[in-house]
Amino acid sequence: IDATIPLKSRSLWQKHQVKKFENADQFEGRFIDHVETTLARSLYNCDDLAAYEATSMAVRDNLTIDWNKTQQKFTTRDPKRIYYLSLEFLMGRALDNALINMDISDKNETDVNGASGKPTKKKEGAATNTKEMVAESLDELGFRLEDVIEQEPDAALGNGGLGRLAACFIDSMATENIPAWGYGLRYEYGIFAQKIIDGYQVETPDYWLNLGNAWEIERNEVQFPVTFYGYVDRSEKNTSTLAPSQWIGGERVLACAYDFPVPGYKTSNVNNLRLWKAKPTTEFDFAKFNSGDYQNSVEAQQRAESITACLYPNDNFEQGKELRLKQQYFWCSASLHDIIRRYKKTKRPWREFPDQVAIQLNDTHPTLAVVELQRILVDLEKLDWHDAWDIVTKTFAYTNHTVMQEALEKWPVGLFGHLLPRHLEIIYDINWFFLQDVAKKFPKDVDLLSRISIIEEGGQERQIRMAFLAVVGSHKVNGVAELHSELIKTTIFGDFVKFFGPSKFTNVTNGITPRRWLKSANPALDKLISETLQDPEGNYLLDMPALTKLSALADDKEFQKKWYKVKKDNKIRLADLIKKLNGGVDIIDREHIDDTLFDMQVKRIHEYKRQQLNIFGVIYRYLAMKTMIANGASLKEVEEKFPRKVSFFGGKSAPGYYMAKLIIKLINSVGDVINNDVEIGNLLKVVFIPEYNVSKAEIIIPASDLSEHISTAGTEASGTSNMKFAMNGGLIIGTVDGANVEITREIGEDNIFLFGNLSENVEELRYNHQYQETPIPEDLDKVLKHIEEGNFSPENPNEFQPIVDTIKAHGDYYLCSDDFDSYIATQELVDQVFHTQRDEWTKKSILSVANCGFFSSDRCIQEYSETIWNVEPVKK
Ligand code: GPV
Repeated sequence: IDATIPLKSRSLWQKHQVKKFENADQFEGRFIDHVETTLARSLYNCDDLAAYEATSMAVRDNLTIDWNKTQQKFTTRDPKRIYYLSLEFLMGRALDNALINMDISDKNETDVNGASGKPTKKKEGAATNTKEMVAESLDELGFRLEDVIEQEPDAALGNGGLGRLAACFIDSMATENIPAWGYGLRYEYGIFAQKIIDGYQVETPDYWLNLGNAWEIERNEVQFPVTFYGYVDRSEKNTSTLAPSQWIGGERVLACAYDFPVPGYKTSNVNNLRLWKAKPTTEFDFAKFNSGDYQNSVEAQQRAESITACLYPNDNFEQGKELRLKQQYFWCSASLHDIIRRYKKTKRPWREFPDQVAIQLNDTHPTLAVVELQRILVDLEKLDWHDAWDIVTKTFAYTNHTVMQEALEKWPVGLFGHLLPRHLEIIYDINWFFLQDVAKKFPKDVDLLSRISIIEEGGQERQIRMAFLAVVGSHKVNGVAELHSELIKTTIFGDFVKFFGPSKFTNVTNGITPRRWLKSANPALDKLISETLQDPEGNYLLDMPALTKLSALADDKEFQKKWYKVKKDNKIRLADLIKKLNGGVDIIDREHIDDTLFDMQVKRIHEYKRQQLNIFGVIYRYLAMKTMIANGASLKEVEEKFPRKVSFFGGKSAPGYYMAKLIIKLINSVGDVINNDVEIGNLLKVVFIPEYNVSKAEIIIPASDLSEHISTAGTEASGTSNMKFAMNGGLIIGTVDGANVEITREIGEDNIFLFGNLSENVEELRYNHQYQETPIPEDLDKVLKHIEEGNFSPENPNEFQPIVDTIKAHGDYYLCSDDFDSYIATQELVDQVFHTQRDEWTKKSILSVANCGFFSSDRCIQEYSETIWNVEPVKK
């Protein structure tokens, strides 16, 4: 490698080479060093927050050393690289994850100089791993690791499943030793913080960088200018849009890189997550300046920063705002220039680019990268159009995450062409060649051309269909669960299957990282598993199918007891959190916690996810209990029919999503009534947990007995919280949708509670609702009437009418009426097993964990590597 330091100086550099802390004493030294110099504090004013910052920086120093070695190794070895482009990375907290992942007890030598990768040195009788070592050190220094960890704000740069998937994937790519970088945006404001005020969601800004960020490295030396607006020079000689063209830009901003180390489990490879921040250029508007308008000239520059100010808070929905398109181009352009700069250092010819670079598009948000690469190759590198397009399509692959129309990105050509005039020309040309090929293959099918065109005509304005562009610009397209991957082939991409053939379309079922979602979130379960498997080093976390060994113990009474104890302690841990959130007042009856079923639905609030169906079920249960009491039943009799249960809800609604917000209010209003009904006592409670996020999920999920994944069949592409619950021994009630199908296959149909209509019947059911009045099942009708009577909104009896109307008057698009009876019957079955066959329940719980190995995101990364990226791990 080229080095800037002359040979004669190198020994001096080596002498002072910074070393990782490898034992408690060294960690303590680093900690105090950071407290006293970096933070300019001392033992007299070091609080938990300062302790968190010093710990994080000491840990980050270790990661940085490995990061440098890893990147140096990759530069020397020049392997194929993977770039994962995602507008969202829902990372959560970093410290605990880093402590777990940097456990250096592996033998993986990554040091190009041949030195490091040694096991952690232990004091006599001291901790066996890095996390325990740091915990003990912090204790000696006067702190508790749990409290220190709690200081960290979540990095919440995502909305929900899509962003969390990206976070799990970069964890697994590091763990699997894939030379991979993530690229995204460094939003100043992550997903809003949710307050619940009088039962309503209120959004407050999440200024997560308020206290600085110990995990990021600001790379002032990595900056790229990004251009917007302007025009394309089409004077005289420059008439062909296929030839190198000149885009005379208007606005220019700078993209500045911020790097976040991504450690893998039991490997000293550290990958990188590079997030871009928009800054003003140092250029100056002289016209304004000379006319004495200094203030306005500076203000215009300032506006550059607004590009990366804020994450768009929509999940499964696209608004089509110009600033969003600006974000997308800003990010794609900076990332591609960075990727190309790295590639050019290898001095390879352009045609080898797809052998060395694979770019994965996380949904259509980064589809502009396809166009930008084509532009760079044609306009700047002067490649022939078709040679360039060949390189482009071999480089990109696209992951689709939804079939729902309102979530598919479309841009009006007017807005698009104003912001990116040259890119619009390129899209037209891509479409032109594509449609020619289609016409050649299917000469008689005239309708096909308008259906398959990247440009949608016929509406008020022409629109660019980004999903179509992503399909045309990629060599592989994948869905995220088997059912979903089949569905996209027959619905939104049906015509493309006809044209490209089926082999372009493939499936990679989603997964989750077991390091965060098992070991970190559920240390007690991790401990029980590693003891049982006689795996003190936690190697099973790299080989989750090894968990099947637990199956042999599913009937073992002693083991069941230990298993249940873990669950119970996690339920108590959640009860503590709920109490804290409720101002120190307990809602959960701790005395009966063993007999109380913890039923949860935590995820974004969306009509298709059907939290409304869940709350209707709760109301049904409440009314039935009340009827029994009114008819003279004793509490004991009521409990026999309707055993103790707490229904937990959690999740954010998009700020502009009226119906979802009303569902939140309904849940809270129902909770107010039920939780204060003295007749019902502690038999039924409804808890809405505000501000559901990654760090709360880590407490909530391990405490679940049952969780709900009850989307209308065919709407949830995969779901990933279903996997998290299963991995923590929670049972599932769910529809035959998304990854529920494969979860059933893996853990066995006896161990999951499925109900409801199948996706193949959805279209017909919806059609029926349109042409005849929706028949409401009797039990649901009682529930809806009770809502309509204003029982949950006495001050404003009509408040929830819009929810009732979607079902009764507007065609019940999400089929609550069709699935209600089957849902209630299945809940009754749940009650029965939980309350009368507890051993059976525990057995199902053990079998869920034993058979969820398939859902490790390591398996996903292996599949992507083999079937889409054609890349191999680089370990040594
Ligand atoms: I499109 N998903 C999401 O979180 N946000 C989006 O904007 C879109 C999809 C989700 C799907 O809804 C889940 O079913 C899926 O598990 C997840 O993406 C990851 O693939």
